[in-house]
Amino acid sequence: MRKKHFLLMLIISVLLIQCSSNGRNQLANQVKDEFIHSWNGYKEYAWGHDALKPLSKSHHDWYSSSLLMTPVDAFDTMILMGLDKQAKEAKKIVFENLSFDHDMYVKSFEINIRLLGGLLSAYQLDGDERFLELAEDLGERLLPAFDSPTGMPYMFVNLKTGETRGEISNPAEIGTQMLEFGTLSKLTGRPVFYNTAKKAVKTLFEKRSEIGLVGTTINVETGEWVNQDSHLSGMIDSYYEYLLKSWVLFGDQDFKKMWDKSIAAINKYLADQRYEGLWYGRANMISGKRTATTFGALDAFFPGVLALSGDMQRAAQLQESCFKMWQLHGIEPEVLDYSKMEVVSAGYLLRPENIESAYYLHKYTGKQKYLNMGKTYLETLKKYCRTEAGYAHLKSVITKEKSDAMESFFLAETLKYLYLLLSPEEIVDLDKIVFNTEAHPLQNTWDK
Ligand code: DMJ
Repeated sequence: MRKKHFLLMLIISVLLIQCSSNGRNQLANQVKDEFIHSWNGYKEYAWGHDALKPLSKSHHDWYSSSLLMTPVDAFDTMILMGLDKQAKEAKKIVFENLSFDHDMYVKSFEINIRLLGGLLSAYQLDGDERFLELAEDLGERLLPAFDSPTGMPYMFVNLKTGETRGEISNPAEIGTQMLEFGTLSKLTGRPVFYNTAKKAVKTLFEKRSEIGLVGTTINVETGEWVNQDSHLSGMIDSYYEYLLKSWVLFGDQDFKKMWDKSIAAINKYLADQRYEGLWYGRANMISGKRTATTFGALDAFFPGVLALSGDMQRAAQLQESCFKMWQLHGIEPEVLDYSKMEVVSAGYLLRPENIESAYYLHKYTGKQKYLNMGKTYLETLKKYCRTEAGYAHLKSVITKEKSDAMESFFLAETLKYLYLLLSPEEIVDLDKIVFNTEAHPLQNTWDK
């Protein structure tokens, strides 16, 4: 009798696992279909340009010449999704048309995370040497950005002349080069990229206040802080992400030390548990005094980083808050005041961070609730942001009015993390790869 009962339970569990795996497969396939839909929109209305404008069915270029932002950013998602035809199309246009030899000022941070990161992961996943050649050429053109008296990069660099502009920068734009520059050094055997990016990070770290926090803006020529507001949001976010990830990818203990000191200050002064759940708000970097109780779509990267650092308790608590933020109006706003649960900035820019964090949490815990979150993300994205030609930002998550943009990170990050979260297969091994802040997977192939 006992044996029969055991067998019955076994059959039921196998069937349940099969059903859930089939269900996940269907959801992952839906994500893939949405990726193809958006790529087709780009092909039809924006081919050769940086990005699609999904409402006017036209295109947008960041600068005077296109840098093929969408094909480069989207390429590794195609590889991970097994979309061979689309990957061939992207590869063809990149090798036929991508050139960095343009007399124009570009934002070194954005070009680094989207293009240099995209080219490096493309090289590692596909093996075509031309990706690495393009990456090295781009890395050389970005290097002059670091020629400031402090070694921290200027915000803009001219890709042809190496001239620079923008001495007021911020921790995110200064400290988010290490994974890409470091990988470029390891793959080309040229230490200059690693050393230059590391010097900038160390200088910035040394500028932290006595209580261990950094501010929002800093002058890269004088090293003086311009805005002392400290938080995890845009302009600071990926500086912290890269301290941790640079240690994970390169095994360089200096980054671990900087991360350990930073996270202690973050948890002491920015974490806020006075309202329901755990949040991270804003504080003055010198006094540690609370300046605002705001948290937003960009801050939602932090549960993923906490999970990667091994702090599963805070990661899980904060992800609950992130999901609450997503559900408040059916889709998350850019900024929320968590003390009143009121929207401060109502747009939704197709951002990935909430989904990215659910992906990390699910990978490390295997809990069904993160898959349920994934299902909700997919349903609401389709419901509110899908258009005939692709996907569109929302002007307001309250009115759900759309706006005419589809950033390349929607294909590089948002749909990639959603696919990786929902797919029943282990497509990437988080113990072997590190995602840059634009979701380009980088792998340590150099330390054997
Ligand atoms: C992306 O370009 C990167 O994730 C960056 O670190 C923050 N902003 C966008 C996505 O929201």
